[in-house]
Amino acid sequence: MGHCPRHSLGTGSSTTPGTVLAQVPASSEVVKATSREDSQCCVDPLSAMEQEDAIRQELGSLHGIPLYKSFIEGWPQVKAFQARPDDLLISTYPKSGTTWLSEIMDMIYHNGDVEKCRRDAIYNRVPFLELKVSKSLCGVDQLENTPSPRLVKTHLPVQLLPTSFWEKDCKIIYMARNPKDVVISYYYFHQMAKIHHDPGTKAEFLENFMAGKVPYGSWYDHVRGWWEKKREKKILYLFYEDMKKDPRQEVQKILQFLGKELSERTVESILHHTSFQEMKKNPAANYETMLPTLMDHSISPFLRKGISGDWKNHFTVAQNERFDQHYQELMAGSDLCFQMEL
Ligand code: PPS
Repeated sequence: MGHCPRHSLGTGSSTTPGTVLAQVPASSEVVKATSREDSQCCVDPLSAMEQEDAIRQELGSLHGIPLYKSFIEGWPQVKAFQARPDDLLISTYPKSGTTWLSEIMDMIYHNGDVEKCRRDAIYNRVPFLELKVSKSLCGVDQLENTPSPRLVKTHLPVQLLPTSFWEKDCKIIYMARNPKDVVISYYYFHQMAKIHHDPGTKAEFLENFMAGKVPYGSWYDHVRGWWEKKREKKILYLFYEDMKKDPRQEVQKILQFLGKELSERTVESILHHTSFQEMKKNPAANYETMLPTLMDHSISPFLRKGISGDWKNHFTVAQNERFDQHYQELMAGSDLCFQMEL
């Protein structure tokens, strides 16, 4: 794997299969409707017809990138989005640790004040830029009503990022995760997040993932595109696996990137609050406040396993060999490397 010894391809065998896709954050109207002190309410923000339109969507193509049709309908507004110089963009390919990083960033922005970070659900504290499902679920509208400094979430590939983020020289943190864990996480997400079409069998989903025929397209292009961009722009490129291994070190990297200092005690509190176990039981972080017609946590919880190497419980030996070969082909010539297991 290139000359990056910490990132090596793992080997593994396995047995099981899986399924599901995306999440649906809420607009500012929904924020108001759903904000309760404990963030545990589950208010219905969409009409029955809107819900019907939101679920099991066909994928369209946005400049060659497969994407939910409702997101494509909202694209003109996203393209024209006006970033502010103090916006911080959290960019990821889906299922790469977006919510984890978002919670860490909100905690940093609030100097480790846990109560402040329970003020609302994570999808409202860190609005999802390109989200568009009906009139009331619109990331751009939500962001326009969010006071600065804003944290903004996106899964857009680098070439589709609205130009104002570059013009305003916004800080960007990209987080990448190894593709084997991403595809498994994405499969279960397709099953529980009803915006997605039925992912089929795990084997079928794996093929579609490798071919880039999933929402947001090719994982390979996504991680490589953002990796290349960091040569010329202010981008902190992080890895999920590093965050698992040494979260303290990664939080320090973020603080340095932000030019911010926090006491050891505050960092400790951030690490505790953003651990998988804490986030899983925190209704403001675990997506359980999402409308049940949009996300069914009984099929698979949003915070599912939160580990590196779970793919070994799912890939067959043959699938793993094929995946490794395909990976080598698509990542050839890049100095970007991944740890497939810890
Ligand atoms: S999304 O829908 O694309 O925004 O999903 P995203 O948040 O990027 O990824 C979800 C996966 O991240 C795991 N997760 C965590 N892992 C470790 N620690 C913490 N604190 C944490 N929070 C979220 C989550 O469990 C999903 O991974 P899987 O492998 O499915 O468990």
